[in-house]
Amino acid sequence: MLIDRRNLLKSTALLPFAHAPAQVARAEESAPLTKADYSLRIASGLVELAPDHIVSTTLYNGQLPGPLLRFREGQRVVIDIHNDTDTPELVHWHGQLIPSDVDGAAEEGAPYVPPHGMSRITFTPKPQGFRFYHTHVSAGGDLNRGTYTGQAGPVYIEPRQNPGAYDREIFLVLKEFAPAFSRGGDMATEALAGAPIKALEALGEAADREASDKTKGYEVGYDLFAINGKMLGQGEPIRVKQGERVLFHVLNASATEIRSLALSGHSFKVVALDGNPVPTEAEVPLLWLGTAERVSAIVEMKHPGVWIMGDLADDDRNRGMGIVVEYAGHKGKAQWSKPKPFRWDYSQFGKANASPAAPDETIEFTIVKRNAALGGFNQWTLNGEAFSMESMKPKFTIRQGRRYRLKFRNASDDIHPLHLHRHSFELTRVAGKATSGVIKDVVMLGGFQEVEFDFTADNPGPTLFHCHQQLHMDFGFMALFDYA
Ligand SMILES: [Cu+2]
Repeated sequence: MLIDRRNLLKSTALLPFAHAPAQVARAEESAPLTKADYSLRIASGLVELAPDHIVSTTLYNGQLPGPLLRFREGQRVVIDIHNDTDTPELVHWHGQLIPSDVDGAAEEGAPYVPPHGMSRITFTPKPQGFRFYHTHVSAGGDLNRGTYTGQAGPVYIEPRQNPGAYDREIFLVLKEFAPAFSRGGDMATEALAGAPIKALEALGEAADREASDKTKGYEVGYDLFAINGKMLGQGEPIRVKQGERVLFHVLNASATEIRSLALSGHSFKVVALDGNPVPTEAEVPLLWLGTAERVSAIVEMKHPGVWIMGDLADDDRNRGMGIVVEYAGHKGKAQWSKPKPFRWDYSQFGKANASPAAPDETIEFTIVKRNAALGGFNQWTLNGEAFSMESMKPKFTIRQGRRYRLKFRNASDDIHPLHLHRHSFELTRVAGKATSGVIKDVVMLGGFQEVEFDFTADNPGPTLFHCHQQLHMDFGFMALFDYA
């Protein structure tokens, strides 16, 4: 349900008279006078990543990450969103199964929060687990817009029953700062399991040959990195005791990057992906997270010392992407030891014998990069077509109750974090292998690889699919589904 700004102003205008009985009666005839459960204020502010690295960016409630919002599954919430900036904004409730008009994507018909205005939204949070909220505006070539800013915050939706069944939990929001354009970039090619497919490489090479511009298109790089708004070594360490089991909820809030995370001498037991419990709680030496992915993992503290939990890339870690873990009774300089290479394979968290339900229909997508085709920016096409932000035309019509299989073929060397709005999906094929039982809302698709996932059309309304890499979604990599 959406309460528009005009109605809201009407209802709050009645507030000063609320004491008088006649006025109360009149107020009841119009919009109900309720106080919002939560209030988010979008405004520019400063983040002290370190005493000598203070950045100015757009924030929620003046902080980074934005406040942790704890919802109860199935319990309606009312949220006021104030926009103190000069440009329209959108807050997207990532990973939730809610109506299109409050989901926060303009492509689905959600209204913008006007500059220096506000919107009141209300929805019933679901499903339980680790979600998040972030801006959904297009940034294009403006690195002060969209997810390049500090507009990201964690959401935890408590289950209806047995909330908080853990000893201790820590939320970690991974984020980069001081973005700048470069020609070409360094993709983490060692991240994912699976091998490149020859036919897709050939398709990619053909697209490169056709490109009129032979120089590489723009990519975005960053100068500064932080976990929970602090560069490695700044702020308080995570203080632990030997034998403690700590549940980490890790969010990659990057606009464009794939991240890794390791804790020297420790391993992660993955219990949930994108907030959804996994069938197999596999133990892994390190985590890989695509843009907008979440991993919930338990670390057993059994290797006393002072350690760095950080990114495998020395450059990124040395410029802030890490946090110190300090055992009780231990002091001194935090140590880093690089774990052995490990390729991320979603299927290890799936059901032991993979037997996904058969889909009613399969839709295939071939993803091609048109090198530097848009004024130096790469353009992305799905089945030969780039999404038009002007017409925002739905490309696929789906029918309620049907199970759809989406099959993606990546004819580029980039890793794409594919995201479907308002629906969860089940991975059915990754890195050339069948799988089942892993429920997600973002999945990384490796360079020149394929991935398949199924979703059930059970939440009517316009539904956006896109790559979560801001530079990809802004330059064509989107598709809109509509219900029949
Ligand atoms: Cu992408």
